[in-house]
Amino acid sequence: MKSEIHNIVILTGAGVSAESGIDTFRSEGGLWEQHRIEDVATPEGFSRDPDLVLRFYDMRRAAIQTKRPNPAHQALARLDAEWPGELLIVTQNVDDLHERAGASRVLHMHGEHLNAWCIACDTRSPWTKSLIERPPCPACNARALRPDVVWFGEMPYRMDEIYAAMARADLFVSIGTSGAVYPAAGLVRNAREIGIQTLELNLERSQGSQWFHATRLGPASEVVTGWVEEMLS
Ligand code: BV8
Repeated sequence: MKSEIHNIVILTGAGVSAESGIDTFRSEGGLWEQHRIEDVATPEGFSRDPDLVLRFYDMRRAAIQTKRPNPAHQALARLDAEWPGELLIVTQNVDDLHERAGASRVLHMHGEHLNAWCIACDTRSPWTKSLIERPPCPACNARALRPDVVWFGEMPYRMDEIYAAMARADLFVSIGTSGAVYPAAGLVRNAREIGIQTLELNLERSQGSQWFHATRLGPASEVVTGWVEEMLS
């Protein structure tokens, strides 16, 4: 399968950051069990109780800054650096562990914890502190900053770039995602429609497993490292 592969699109989800100690959403005790999605990850929830939402994201923004990339992030960063063809890591994750492992061709389709988005002037600014105190926007001074994260019902970022990369790809690899949320979960079907090889690397079977030519089960630190070594050998 390897010989005719030039361009790769990789989709990652919370499972790639699990071994770094970042909670996933749907495992027991995961993030969504502690909060109702509708209350903390929708615009309606934000307008209903902004403090609850700002605290939820302040806690996660602080938490990710105490975590480190794991071998799966490092393997993907190595592939990014050494793969001769096109490669795009489309991540659903809002942590920065792909970048901190050294990857550069990363696209955050659901936004980033370490950015704040000003509702008043639409500017996105790097942000590592909390938002609960309603700090002023660095660009316009308005106290109108929200997490730069795509909530349910909001359009994911840069979908046109993602579909364009898929159209040029020979291989689509999904890593550490439950395949529960669209349009991310639909990418494997786009891949199958245009005849791309598809591979899933995940701890357990996902909601999309039946759409993949192959699924390799195991922790990302093992299955991703093994797959990258295979691709670069
Ligand atoms: C949109 C950012 C359109 C926030 C997130 C009915 C049918 C189809 C679609 C819909 C529908 N009703 C509503 C929709 C649309 C909705 C949706 O899909 N809902 C679902 C619930 C049905 N989608 C949206 O609203 C999206 N927008 O559709 O816009 C539109 C059109 C026009 C105009 C306007 C809009 C926006 C969705 C984005 C929501 N934001 N995150 C935040 O992070 O706080 S979603 C969040 O959950 C993640 O970003 C991710 O996308 C999603 C799934 O999470 P995963 O990453 O997969 O994590 P999960 O815990 O679920 O799974 C972890 C996996 O890892 C597991 O499989 C586990 O086995 C594995 N794992 C665990 N440990 C390891 C491991 N694997 C390897 N190694 C390990 N160690």
